[in-house]
Amino acid sequence: MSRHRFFCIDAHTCGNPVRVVVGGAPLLPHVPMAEKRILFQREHDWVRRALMFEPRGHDAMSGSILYPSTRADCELGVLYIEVSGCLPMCGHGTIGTVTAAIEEGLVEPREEGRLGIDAPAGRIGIEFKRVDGFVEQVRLFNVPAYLHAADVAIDVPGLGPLRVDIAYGGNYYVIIEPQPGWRGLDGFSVGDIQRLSPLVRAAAQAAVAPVHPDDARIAGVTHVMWGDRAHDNQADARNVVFYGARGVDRSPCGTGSCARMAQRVAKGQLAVGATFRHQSLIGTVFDCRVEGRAAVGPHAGILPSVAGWARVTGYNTILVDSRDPLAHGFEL
Ligand code: PYC
Repeated sequence: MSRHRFFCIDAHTCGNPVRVVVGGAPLLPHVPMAEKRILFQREHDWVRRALMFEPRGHDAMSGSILYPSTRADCELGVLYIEVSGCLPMCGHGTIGTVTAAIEEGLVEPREEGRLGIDAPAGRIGIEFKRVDGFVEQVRLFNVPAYLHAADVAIDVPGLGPLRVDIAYGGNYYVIIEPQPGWRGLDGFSVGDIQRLSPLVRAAAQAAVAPVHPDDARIAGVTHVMWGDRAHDNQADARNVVFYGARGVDRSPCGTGSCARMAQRVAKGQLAVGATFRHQSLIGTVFDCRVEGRAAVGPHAGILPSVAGWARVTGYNTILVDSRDPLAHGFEL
């Protein structure tokens, strides 16, 4: 019999949860974060399931585990955990993790206002604003994003024929823009998102099956973005991202925003250097920017950045008791 204890800082980034595991996680060999991700998934995935799924988590739960960086140009290694698996990169997760780590003194930036994050997808540059000990904004400079496939024809029961784009922003997204088969977010319920997204994801994966040109361990359409126009002048566009079996992002989604910027630049709808304010289902906004151009294998891509805020909501000591028949969590 055993009782495993995890020390966590719970936070949210613009509404979406970030559970930062600061103690109790398995020790992993000092190998690059991309290898740690594979190792963790193979040998320790129960930790993710226990901390993300019910009864300790929920459908949209997301978080990170802190590790020492394996790169000289980074202060902190981050493994992203989520209901859908271990992500190569997570934008809202990075903003929440940086906020919690700085405010709680878990990382010492070499230079005030700047940090390097060693993520499975690559190095993420960070700029943060600290006021009276609290982090008011985090801007992350993401790995290159690109449009993998444009105007892909899929047929989805309940929606009919659709044209979708597949883009990478740290995860692979299928992006559905308003069109005759789908009119936009107004009148589209959370239940509709949860019912239709798995069908769209499966159809997009069957049509394209993307693999990252520089790292074959990053593959497959995992996230679904329902894109829409802005409601008002607070933002340039709105979106909702779906992940896992039933997860609906409450934030504007960091890696999704990068994927959508790459899609727009590739289609001539957004300029290099332009800002892009992306709004969530609950009205929160990420302040994004196309920082420059980049190549991803044979694809033209962009260097995107995303800025947002997070708040720490509590300290959480989580127990996983081996006598508990639901020790490793469950999903409805
Ligand atoms: O912010 O990158 C993100 C993200 C991925 C899944 C949910 N949020």
